[in-house]
Amino acid sequence: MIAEALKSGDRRALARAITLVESTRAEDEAAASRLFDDLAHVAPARRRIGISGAPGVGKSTFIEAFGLKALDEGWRVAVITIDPSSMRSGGSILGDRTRMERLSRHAGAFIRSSPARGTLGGVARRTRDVIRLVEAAGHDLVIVETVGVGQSEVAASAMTDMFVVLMAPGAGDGLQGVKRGIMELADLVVVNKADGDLAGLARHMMADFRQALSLLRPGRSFWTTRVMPCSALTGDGLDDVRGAIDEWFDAASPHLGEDRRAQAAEAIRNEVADLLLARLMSGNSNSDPSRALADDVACGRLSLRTAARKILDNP
Ligand SMILES: Nc1nc2c(ncn2[C@@H]2O[C@H](COP(=O)(O)OP(=O)(O)O)[C@@H](O)[C@H]2O)c(=O)[nH]1
Ligand SMILES: [Mg+2]
Repeated sequence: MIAEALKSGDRRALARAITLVESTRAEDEAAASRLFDDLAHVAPARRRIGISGAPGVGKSTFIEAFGLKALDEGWRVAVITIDPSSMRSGGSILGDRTRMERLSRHAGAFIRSSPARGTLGGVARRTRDVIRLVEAAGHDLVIVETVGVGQSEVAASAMTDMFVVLMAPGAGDGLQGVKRGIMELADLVVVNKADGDLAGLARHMMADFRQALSLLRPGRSFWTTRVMPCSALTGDGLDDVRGAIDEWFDAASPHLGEDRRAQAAEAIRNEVADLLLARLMSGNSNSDPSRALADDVACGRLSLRTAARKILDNP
C-alpha cells in the first residue's frame, strides 16, 4: 500500500517510508524489508551526485542554486545530507533547511537530513535505503551532500556516480587542509565564492589545486578531474559547472552500469559482514565468542587470525 503511494509521488508516504527504514524496531525492520521487495522493479535515478566540502564553503547555497536550475530543466531533485557532526551531537543542523528554503518549498524537490545517530556504517546503509526510496518517489537527480570532514565522503562516493568537491577561499583551510583522499575521489573541484574581493584568492586556489591534481593518478579511465570557479551567490560560473556535470555523465554513460554493479557488490559485502557480526554477537554478552578467546589473544597465546577463524568455523 505504502509502496503504491510512494510510487505515485505522495510526499507524506515518502516521509513515512523513510521513518520506517530509519527505525530500529523489529516489526518496522520487517515492514521495511517488505517495502523494498515491493519496490524491486523501480528504476534507479538517472544521476546520483555526491557533493562534499568543509563547513562554510557554500554547499547549501550551491545545491540550492544548482537544484533550482535542474528543476527548471525538468529534473526531480532529492537532496540527502550526511552530517557527521550531527551524528555525534544527536541533532541535525537546522540552518541547512532554511538555507535551501526555495528548494525545499518546490514541489519537485525533496530534502532530507541523514539519521542523526549511529555508526558511519549504519548511516551509510540507511542513506542507501533513503536513496532507493526517493528514487521510487520519482526523483531522478539525487544529490548526497556530505561535510568534508572524516570518512563520510568516502561513504557518499560509494553510493553516487559523480563526486564533486567544493572549496572556497577563506573557508576550510585551503589545500593544506584537504585530505589527499578527497582529492583522489573528486571528478570536479568547484572553487566557490569566486566573486568580489575573493575572486583573486579563488584564482590562486584554482592554480594550487590544478598543480596538486596533476601529481595524482587519474581515478577514471574516461575523465580527467577538472577545477572550475563559480559563485553560488551571484550565479557566475554555475552554467559552466552544470555543463561539466552533463559532460561527465555523457562520458560516463558506457561505464555507469558497471560502476553501479561494483558499488552494489561492495555494499553487499559490507552488509554480509555486518549481519555475520551481528549474528555472532547476538544473545547476551556471555555468548559473545570473542570474549572466550580474548584472554588468549591478549596474552599472545593465540593469533588474532586463528581466533577469528575458530569463531567463523564453529560459531
Ligand atoms: N561571497 C560568497 N559567499 C557565499 C557563496 N556561497 C555561499 N556563500 C556564503 O557562505 C556562507 C556559508 O554558506 P553555506 O551554503 O551555508 O555553506 P555550507 O556550510 O557549505 O553549506 C553563507 O553566509 C553564504 O551566504 C558565494 O558564492 N560567494
Ligand atoms: Mg550547509
